[in-house]
Amino acid sequence: MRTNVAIVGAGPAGLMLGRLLDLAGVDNVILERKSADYVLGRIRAGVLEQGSVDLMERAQLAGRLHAEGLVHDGTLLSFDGDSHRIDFKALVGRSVTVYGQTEVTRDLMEARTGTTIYEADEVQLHDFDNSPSVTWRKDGVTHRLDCDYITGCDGYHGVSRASVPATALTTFERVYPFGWLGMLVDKPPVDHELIYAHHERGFALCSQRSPTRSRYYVQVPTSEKLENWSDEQFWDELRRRLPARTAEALQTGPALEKSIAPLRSFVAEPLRFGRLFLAGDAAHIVPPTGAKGLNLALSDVAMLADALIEHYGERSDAGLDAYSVNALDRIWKAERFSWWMTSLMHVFPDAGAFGRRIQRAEFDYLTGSLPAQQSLAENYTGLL
Ligand code: RFL
Ligand code: PHB
Repeated sequence: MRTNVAIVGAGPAGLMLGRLLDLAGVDNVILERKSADYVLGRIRAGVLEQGSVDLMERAQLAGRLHAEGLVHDGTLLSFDGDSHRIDFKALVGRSVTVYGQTEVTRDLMEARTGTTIYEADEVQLHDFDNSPSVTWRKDGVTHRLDCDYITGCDGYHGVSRASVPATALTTFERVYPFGWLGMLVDKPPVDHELIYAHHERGFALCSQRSPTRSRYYVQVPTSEKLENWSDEQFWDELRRRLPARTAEALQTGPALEKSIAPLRSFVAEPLRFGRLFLAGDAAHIVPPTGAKGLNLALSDVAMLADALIEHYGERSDAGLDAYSVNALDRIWKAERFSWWMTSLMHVFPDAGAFGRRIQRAEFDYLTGSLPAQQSLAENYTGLL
């Protein structure tokens, strides 16, 4: 088998790259370790920047997004019960759209015209310095795909980054001593916008997927076990951390899904190794506090798709040569914002009384300063 671009991973990054290449007539094959149902069953991100909405339009897949997505012009921040609304629209003239990663993935999967091989085991990358190929096993048979380029869109635990010699790669990492326990529930959201709450017991987030489906999170220690949290315990803890009026309005119910995600910041540099490119979570991780992970993955592959289309169309490698530097510039800015928002909103076990006062001062500065709010709004809705 032969193709132009082998794409490893059918998450939002791999599927969007495949879609953009299909629309431009660049042949590609996607290899995914899991089944399509498994990929669709993962509950993850919920907030799209305008740039991601624009990209769905470019992919000719924005119909359902515009019909079902919820446009949010602001968000509520609360600190020990004191609340302040950040008015994105008034501050920077932009909004975000609540539309689940599951829905983005479904739209991309349904539109896929190129080949996708699900349940591809033991994917291996070969000779990406010269004449790249990818092998995998399926139904007991080994298959091989020769290609011009390999794109590693296989997430943080994927094989692509792991295939790069350690000496060629520099990594930067911060592991936080906590994670998010998340719960999905078929109840209307507690508020029409998202609520990010700092409380002395830990961070909490009220998010949503639709007018009838909500997504809530509470900060838990990294060591926490899912089985220690009944639905009732989750609701009790969430209520404690929210402003009183919000806690009273909360509609609770049985969990449709419940999981714990560890929080980390991570960047690998560079993003190109000969004919291998990394994109999305394969290259970087942000803590979810700034809602940046999916958006970054989509902006990486938009850049990479443009570069590949330019290569096949105009026979210019300028975009491919610039990809790593240009994508990393954007990635580090999103890393900074996600780290900052995580630092402000969470309880750090070793921060001490001084650290807590600094967080409070940061919150008071933010709520009293239009430029500070403008900076938050500019970053949250997506740097242009
Ligand atoms: P994905 O989605 O992890 O997809 C990678 C795919 O590669 C496959 N794979 C392999 N395939 C073949 N061979 C192998 N050896 C393979 N190894 C792995 C995997 O099965 C998978 O299908 O990476 P991608 O495409 O880069 O997308 C990144 C996003 O999924 C991620 O950044 C976001 O979900 C992060 N995130 C959020 N991002 C936002 O922009 N806004 C949010 O509101 C937001 N909230 C979140 C989040 C992530 C969370 N968790 C669970 C970490 C909330 C949470 C709780
Ligand atoms: C979500 O809805 O899952 C979500 C929303 C905002 C975040 C993180 C996650 O910052």
